[in-house]
Amino acid sequence: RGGYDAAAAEAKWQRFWAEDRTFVARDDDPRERRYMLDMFPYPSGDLHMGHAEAYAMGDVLARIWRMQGYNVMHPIGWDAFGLPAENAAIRNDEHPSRWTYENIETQKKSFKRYGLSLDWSREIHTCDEEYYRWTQWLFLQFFRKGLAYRKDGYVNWCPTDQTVLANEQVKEGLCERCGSVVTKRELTQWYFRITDYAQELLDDMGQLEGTWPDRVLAMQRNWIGRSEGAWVTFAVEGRDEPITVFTTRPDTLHGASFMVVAPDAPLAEEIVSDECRPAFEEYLERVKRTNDIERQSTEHVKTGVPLGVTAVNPVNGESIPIWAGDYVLSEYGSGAIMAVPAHDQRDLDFARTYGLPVRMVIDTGEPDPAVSGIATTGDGAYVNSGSLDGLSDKASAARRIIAELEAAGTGEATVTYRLRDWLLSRQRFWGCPIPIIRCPACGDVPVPEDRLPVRLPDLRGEALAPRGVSPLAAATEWKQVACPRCGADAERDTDTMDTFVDSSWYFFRYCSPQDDEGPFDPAQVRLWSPVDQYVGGVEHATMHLLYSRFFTKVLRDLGLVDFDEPFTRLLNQGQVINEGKAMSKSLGNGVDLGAQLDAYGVDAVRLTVVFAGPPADDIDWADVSPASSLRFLQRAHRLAQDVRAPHGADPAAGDRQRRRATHRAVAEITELVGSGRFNVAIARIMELVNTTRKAIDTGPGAADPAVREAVEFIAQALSLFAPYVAEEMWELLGGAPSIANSTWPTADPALLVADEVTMVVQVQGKVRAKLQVAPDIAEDDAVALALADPKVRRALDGRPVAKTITRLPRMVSIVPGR
Ligand code: ANZ
Ligand code: ZN
Repeated sequence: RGGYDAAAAEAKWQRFWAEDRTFVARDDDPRERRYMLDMFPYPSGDLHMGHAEAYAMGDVLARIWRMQGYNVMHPIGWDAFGLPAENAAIRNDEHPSRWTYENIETQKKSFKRYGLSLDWSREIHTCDEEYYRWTQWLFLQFFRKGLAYRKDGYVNWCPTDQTVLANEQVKEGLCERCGSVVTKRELTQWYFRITDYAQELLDDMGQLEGTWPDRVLAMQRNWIGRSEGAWVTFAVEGRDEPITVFTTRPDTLHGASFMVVAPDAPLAEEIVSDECRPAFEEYLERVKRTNDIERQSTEHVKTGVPLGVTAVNPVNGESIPIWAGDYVLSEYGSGAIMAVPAHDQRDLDFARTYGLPVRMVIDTGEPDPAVSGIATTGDGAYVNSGSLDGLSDKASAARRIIAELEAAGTGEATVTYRLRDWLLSRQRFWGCPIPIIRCPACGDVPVPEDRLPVRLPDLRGEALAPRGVSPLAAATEWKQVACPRCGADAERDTDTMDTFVDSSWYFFRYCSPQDDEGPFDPAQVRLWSPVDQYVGGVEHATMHLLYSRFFTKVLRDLGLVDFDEPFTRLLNQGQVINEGKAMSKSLGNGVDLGAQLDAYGVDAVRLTVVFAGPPADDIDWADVSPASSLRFLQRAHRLAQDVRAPHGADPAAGDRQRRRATHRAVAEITELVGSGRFNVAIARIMELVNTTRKAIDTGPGAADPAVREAVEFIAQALSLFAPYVAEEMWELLGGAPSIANSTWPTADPALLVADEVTMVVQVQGKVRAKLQVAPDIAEDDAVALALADPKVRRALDGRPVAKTITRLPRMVSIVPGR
């Protein structure tokens, strides 16, 4: 008799699942619902190792939930607009849709081969008219609420992609997509008013605490950047309009010895004196060539020029000079600051470069900053500070000065946020057209809803080449339309939307993917949402995940959904690396998923990625062995071939020790999977496979009903990670296909009472973990369990294992290599 034939099993069960519609979620299924969501893929060509890991993780939960009796929705679709398709279209002189749909076909085949429990009946493509029609409709709802608006200003510009970028798409000064240095351009662009939701986006993170990774919450908090402080207004000599600054340290106001305005803020140009103007303009040109990140870095030498005007400090009437300086950003606060060099290092560096006065107003006992060059930021006694003199802590000093400013009408307490509005216009073709018509008489007029979608014109090849304006601008016939309001000659907006708009609502579309009356059916969304578990990469922390949260809140305020947060739980899978480094073409350390699947089969690869470590950890492909995963699966498969006990035999009549082992495994694996410790769950399955083999060979034998019970559970547990071999085993055992429809067992409490011993795990002679194990645990299992323990992993800290010494079942001792 043959062993497990992976290729044959893959073909057989793919066909079965498709015909049986095993994973199609039904809206009329009355059981409790669960929504498992994977971040939908970009159709870049084919499935790669990164996908292999993320999707394997999500599938574990979708599959156990299904066996636990939930009505599970696990949908999939394609984030199908975007630049790579457009660039390919230019190269190949064709339409971007060709490349897009062809890649989708290829990738879809790989997804199906990968054996994921996906509901293909809900598949969506964001580039389909039926989808982008509703992206446009949503844009118009935002527009009507004043949440989409146009403004001009300096925007991030990628010189390579020839399009603007949102702040979120600029990573350390570089284009998130192509790595070019981002420059600035003055353009009129569409924005979403995400800043209206800044506080709520912060507050509602309370609902996500504990169920989202701390790291993502911290990144969002930091990105939103709430600062408490005050507005303070300074009169400008010879000008009616005062300058308002934002400060987090109003308590240091008496120490403000000059002001600095962002050179690229309109204010600088307005106030600069005639005498200083030529030098200022030359300086401004220079600043425009650097980016915000360089400007803010502490290493960057701060530069500036005097503007030849003075301001009046509202608390002491002192006249102080106003400078333009590149360390002040035009987009934050008011684009102008009061400089307190004694207590702010940036201001001190600037003061020392240009010989500006430094006055200490808090005596912390440290050396005078004017002399030491080190600004002091701690608490101390207030000096030279009028009514604050004698106070000794920031909070009371701030309170007092804010009260004074408020009484005098020269300032007030306030909160600012670092978050900027979301710039959504893009000067590229392959995206969702902005459904606005610009009329000389009526201004920006929405395309009437019954005329949506505004379809993309048929442009291809050279017509899509980047020119700094949208290719749509050259589609004259498409662009010229009658104003929907007054009938006059008008023009369409020729920009397309950031593709992050498409992905901010796709998870609602899955709930009623064919809906043609709205973006989604609110009744279905109410039944399926919010998403119970979302799985995807941490690279989306401040983009997609923030945008989707914002969209959800707006949709709630539009009355379309009735919850605040779209994703109840979030899992960020780690990355697959090789030889300790990210895989890359230049390093030549890439691992081709297709080749791995051909060599070892889907099940072995899936089992390998999940077994490699906790889901959030990186996987180093140099450290794993799909070959040994395959051998393990063969061993498991042989158990099913060996079972002789008849189908339906009463396990209670079987060997009690075997039953205890099985039921203990049921209890533990259920718990481990539920709490996301998938790798440990696999170690437990391995243990059960080995003890069951022993029971067949040297124990109660293959005809014992307790052995059948064990093997049935092994098949079910394996189906979470290795679905094909599990289906084969289930069939051998005489179960009704598919195993996905079988019922996950519950452990019998009577069989759980202690039949365990404590096994101590040492690393380098130090006890790192104590585990409960079966008294007859095998050596391999004991070592695998020990190595899967998080505390042991931490103690090993990535070092390889040089040697293991076991005294079973009491002790495993690990000696790490260098
Ligand atoms: C005076 C002062 C004294 C400040 C002091 C700090 C320390 P966060 O915490 O990030 O909100 N600031 C305000 N607007 C700015 C801009 N557009 N570009 C660069 N810097 C700006 O920082 C707020 C502080 O950053 C503000 O408080 C202001 O300097 C500066 F001992 O005002 B502070
Ligand atoms: Zn008009």
